[in-house]
Amino acid sequence: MTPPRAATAVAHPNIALVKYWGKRDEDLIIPCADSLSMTLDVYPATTTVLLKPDAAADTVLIDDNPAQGEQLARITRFLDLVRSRAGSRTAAVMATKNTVPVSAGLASSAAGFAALALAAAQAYGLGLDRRALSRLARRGSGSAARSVYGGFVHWRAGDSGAADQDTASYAEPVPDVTLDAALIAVLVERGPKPVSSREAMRRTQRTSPAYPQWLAATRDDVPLMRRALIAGDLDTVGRIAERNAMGMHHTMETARPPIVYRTAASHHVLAQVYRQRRSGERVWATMDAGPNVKVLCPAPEASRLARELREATGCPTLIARTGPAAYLQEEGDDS
Ligand code: 2P0
Repeated sequence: MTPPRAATAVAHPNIALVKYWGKRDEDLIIPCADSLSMTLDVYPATTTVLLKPDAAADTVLIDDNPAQGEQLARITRFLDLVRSRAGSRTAAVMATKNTVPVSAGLASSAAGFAALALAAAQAYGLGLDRRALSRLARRGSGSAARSVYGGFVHWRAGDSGAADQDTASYAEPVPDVTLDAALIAVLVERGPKPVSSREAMRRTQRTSPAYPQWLAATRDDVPLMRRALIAGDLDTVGRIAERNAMGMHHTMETARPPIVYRTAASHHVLAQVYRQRRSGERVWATMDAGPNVKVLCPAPEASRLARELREATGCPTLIARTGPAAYLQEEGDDS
């Protein structure tokens, strides 16, 4: 009998500077356009996959609680994909710990599926290189493809005419980035998420008259953002990131029915960022599928700018810098 195989992996969340919003293929999770992101150094997800040859079904524990419903189904589907590639029918126990406070609004699905992809690929013996791992993580959640890598990352949509769509869409690091930026997350009060990002994306794509224009602008933004990252040109990075994110929110808010993640508190924080910029500060806002505002700024000035944002808005802040690639944790390593 082969001994049960186990692996534990750690991955960090990422924040897109050019956003992923809309799929060309819902099953394979192929985006309509490329996106570019920064992996963060805060709130890693740690995921263990342990093969259980005697078990009839998977067990999924999220922060020590058994997963149910759609959450369980989504992870089981992902493990089925790994098993089909490994030629295995062995069930697993999957346990994940998120360190993201629920209120932080830093997408946990990117870190979670990147860690799960790495741990499951290792436990089932798939032997994937990083590119293949990013493609596997993509199948769990699109943005997870980017959390496979540290630093700045480019997720390629792939050619829509490619014979093998799955192989064509992968993430890879942006080499030789000289940008020295930090990200200040301004945590506004948080109610329940009005719509999941998956559904919001679908509805926007189908019904927003603003979507085609945003998509075309995003395709133009990608090479401009890449060049600015490599050149360390924070002003251009900030300008593109802000217009791309605000444009994305415009597409959601013009969907039918509209999807509104920006609250009055978000607008209050945005107004403060614009005020700071008018007074000469190098700060630019970005937002994801939630009410929090993330502020890109020069790394050496992050503490002062975060304090000023806290004082002006009354909201807690969190400073993040570039984080590492997903990695396997050795047995007995509690770091
Ligand atoms: C991003 N977001 O680029 C964009 C910007 C949110 C706003 O990727 O359906 O959870 O699992 O592929 O990855 C959130 O979408 O969606 C996301 P699925 P995912 O970061």
